[in-house]
Amino acid sequence: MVFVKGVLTSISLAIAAVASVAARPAQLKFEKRQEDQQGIDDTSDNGLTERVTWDSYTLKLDGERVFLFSGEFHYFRLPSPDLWTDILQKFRALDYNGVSFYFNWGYHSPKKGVYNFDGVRDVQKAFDAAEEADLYVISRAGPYINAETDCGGFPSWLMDMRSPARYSNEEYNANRKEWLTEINKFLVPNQITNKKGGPIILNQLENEYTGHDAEYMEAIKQKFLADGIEVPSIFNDKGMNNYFVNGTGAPDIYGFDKYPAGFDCSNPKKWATNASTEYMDYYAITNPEQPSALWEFQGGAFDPWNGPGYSACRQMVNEQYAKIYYKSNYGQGVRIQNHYMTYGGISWGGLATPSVYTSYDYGAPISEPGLMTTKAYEVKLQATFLHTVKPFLATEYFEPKIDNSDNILVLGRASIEAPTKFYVAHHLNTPSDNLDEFHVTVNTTDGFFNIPKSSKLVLNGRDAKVLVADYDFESQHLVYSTSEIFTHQDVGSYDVIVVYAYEKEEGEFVIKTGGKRNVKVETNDSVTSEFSDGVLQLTYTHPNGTTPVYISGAGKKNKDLLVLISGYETALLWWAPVIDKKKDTRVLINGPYLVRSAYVSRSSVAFTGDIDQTTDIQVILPRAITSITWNGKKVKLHKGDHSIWTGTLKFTEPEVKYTDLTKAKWKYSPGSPETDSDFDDSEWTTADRLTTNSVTTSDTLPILYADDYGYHTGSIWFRGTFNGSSEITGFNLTCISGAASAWMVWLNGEYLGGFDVGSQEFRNLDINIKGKNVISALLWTTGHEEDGGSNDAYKTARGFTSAKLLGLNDDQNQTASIDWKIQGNLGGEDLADPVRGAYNEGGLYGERYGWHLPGFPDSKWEDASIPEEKSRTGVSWYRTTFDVDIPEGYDVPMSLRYVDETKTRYRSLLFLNGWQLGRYANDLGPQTQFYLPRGILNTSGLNTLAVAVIPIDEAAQIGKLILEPYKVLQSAIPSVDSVESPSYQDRQ
Ligand code: IPT
Repeated sequence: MVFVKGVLTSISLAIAAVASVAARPAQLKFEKRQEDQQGIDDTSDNGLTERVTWDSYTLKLDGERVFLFSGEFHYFRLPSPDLWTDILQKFRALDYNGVSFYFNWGYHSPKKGVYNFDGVRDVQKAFDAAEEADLYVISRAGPYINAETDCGGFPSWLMDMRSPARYSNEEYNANRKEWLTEINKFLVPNQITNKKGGPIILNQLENEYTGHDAEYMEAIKQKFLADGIEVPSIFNDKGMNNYFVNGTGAPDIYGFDKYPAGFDCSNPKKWATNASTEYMDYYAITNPEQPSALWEFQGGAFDPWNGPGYSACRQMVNEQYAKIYYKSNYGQGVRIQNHYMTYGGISWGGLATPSVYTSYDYGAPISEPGLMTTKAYEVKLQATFLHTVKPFLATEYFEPKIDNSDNILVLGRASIEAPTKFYVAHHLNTPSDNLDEFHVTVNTTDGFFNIPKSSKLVLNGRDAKVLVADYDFESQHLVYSTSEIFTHQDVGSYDVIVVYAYEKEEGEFVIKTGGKRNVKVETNDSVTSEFSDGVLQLTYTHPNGTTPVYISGAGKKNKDLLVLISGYETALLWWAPVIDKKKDTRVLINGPYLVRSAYVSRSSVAFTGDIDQTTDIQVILPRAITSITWNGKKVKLHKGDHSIWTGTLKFTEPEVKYTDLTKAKWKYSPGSPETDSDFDDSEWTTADRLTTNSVTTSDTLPILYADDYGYHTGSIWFRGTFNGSSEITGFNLTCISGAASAWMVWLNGEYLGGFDVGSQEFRNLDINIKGKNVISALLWTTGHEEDGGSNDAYKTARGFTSAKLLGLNDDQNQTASIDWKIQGNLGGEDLADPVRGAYNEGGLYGERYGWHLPGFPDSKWEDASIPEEKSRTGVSWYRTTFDVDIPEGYDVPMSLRYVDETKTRYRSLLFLNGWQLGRYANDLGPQTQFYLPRGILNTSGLNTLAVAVIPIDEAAQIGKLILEPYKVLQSAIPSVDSVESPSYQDRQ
């Protein structure tokens, strides 16, 4: 880095004059506010704990104000507990200080009275991971959660309730109490209020409840209290509806959920809303005594079957979205913000509701395989700012004076605890791509200034900025900055501040110095400085990279200040991990893909993190620190000017090995003997129910709804037997199931067709008029509906609402009816595989007989290859084993990709070591690539892959399957233990 001595010119007299004249009113106003505050402590608590309190501005933890910057994470969407630690370390690295957990009742309870919290369901491990990562937890145990999950998180057995769910009635009360009793055993000991501490600071009641049954909400609240929940309760209103703000069932802290970009990712550039102050206006009326909370604020979007895919969602809810919508929240006074999702994960097995497919990537900041995105880095820029610049915590709104108000909206926030002012600027027309220049009049104790004074301040398209004025930081006094602040630190002999804006944008950074007549500015010639009357103005263009400006004698007691001016791309890769939580100190490092943590021991900082290439780093080290290590290895550092240390983290390409599946030996077996008319179904469940508690009306008896017979997930077989006669001309069937479901029908072994849900008539059939005829129907389900509207929609049936022989009159149809047998997963609610749980396997023959499990003896199966050489009718199963070898010290998240040209429609299930990690629909998509999480995937040895191919058309021919890494990282990923994966032999 080349430094030249800065040119000190005199600041314009006119501006200096304005400054001194105007100084007084602002100061007076601030003092007045201070007086108003005096003696009034309007902190509230819930009467149970003083560890978590609040006032109208923020939450307070042990009396300390915090911005709760939280992200949503679903442990049930990542079936590998050690990866929870990995992901939550990444939350911490992005400077989230909170994580919100939904707890999924159905995930833990396959049957009334049966609960499982072991293995991948061990929620204690999720709390431990959060605590280790120093994250506060918002617990959200429902009982209803929505979350694009099967039944919205209700267990499927609840579908057989007579009474409505989510209202107070004896039957539902008893059931939800059963769940809350079980989950509270984990929530209660993990609260911050415990002697030994714990991560939970807030506990949610229900979820977006719109059912208006206040007694029900109150009963949930009372149940949590009775079981020992002491932390404040919260409620997430589905919008600005005023539900449960006060009165019966109201929580301690009310807030609402908002998804301003919506969920249609097919038009990613389209953003609907206009910038406004609606949240602020609403909260000012609704609950002014509480901090403004967005318990779910859009962090991405889900994508439906046949949708445009998550890359489109990632584009729609991108880093520009994060800049504009999140900063607008801060400008409106929001000081609790939970991103839904921060990490989405996998809706593995039958976990999803029909509206979504296997991947729940969500276009979230951290992608499904755990990778960083630009939005993740943007979120970090914001989070670190929010945690660093304390006067931004408690602020009041004011309307600043700006020019260009036709195009730009600036929300002013004045700190109530310091004279500091904040100006949150964004386009009035939120999606505007225009380049607009503007000025703001800032009102400071140093005077009024119309800023910028001598450069340009712009919003170039989809951007938003939080500008800070009149801010005492470390030993310095900032008059204002038109660059945004990332963070600042006292590093001993000098202070450092990192500021940024898009490359090529101009910036102004003005400080009032410690009163000394002269300051010395060392920088390069892209920066000009003017100094007069103790005010130093830097004017510059944001570089590609970072421009350091070293100001000797800048602060109180003449403390030096290093200003690091970064262009946006470089700013994204600044990290400021906390090294001392009590003293609130951080260490600054630029360059790495991911910095997980930093610890100081003696004269060295130990960093852990991940890199994806050889990476040049810049480090600002506290005084007395002279060396660093990266993942335990010493890094050679070069000390440049002003203690900016530089070094290089060397990336060594690992030897990653994995089998080429296109050359692997596969075994094949046909897998739908149920279509044969002489298949023995005597052990199957007889359809004999004459009533149902479903919300779906049945036109036929017996009831043909799978759930009424205890079969709740995946594929369901129906076999109907009838005696032929010359009058019978055919039959009809009406199928009910979720979006993207499919059903196929055979008569006496002959394929009749494959369909979407709805009615079909079958005529011109080869009916045996003298004897027995067998209809076989296979229903491939995609989960149950949710219950977001509290109308029992989750009880919508999966099966057939009508099944009639044609050619008979009504009377004849009564007697000559069809005898039905039903078969779903082996054991129904008495799971054959409690380890993998209720959603892992359905009722395909191969699933019932353990063909998907490791160790299944497939040696007698036919040899085959994938891509398949033949088009095959009926269900086909393929098995192979493969090796993966990922060396220690690397994270190489792997996937399985279907590369397919097949034109006939088919569905496929993919089982890795017995775990159902993918549902593929070649006719719908969009998902072709399926994440194979480490822990399920053995990354140092053998794996078993089983793939079922379920043609919807008569026959299908599966294309290629390939193993593919998402990325190769030299990584400090924590060690990942293998998840218990029972084998075929274990099941016997
Ligand atoms: C909100 C739900 O609370 C949450 O569970 C999830 O389903 C989310 O939507 C969408 O991913 S409801 C919101 C759309 C008003």
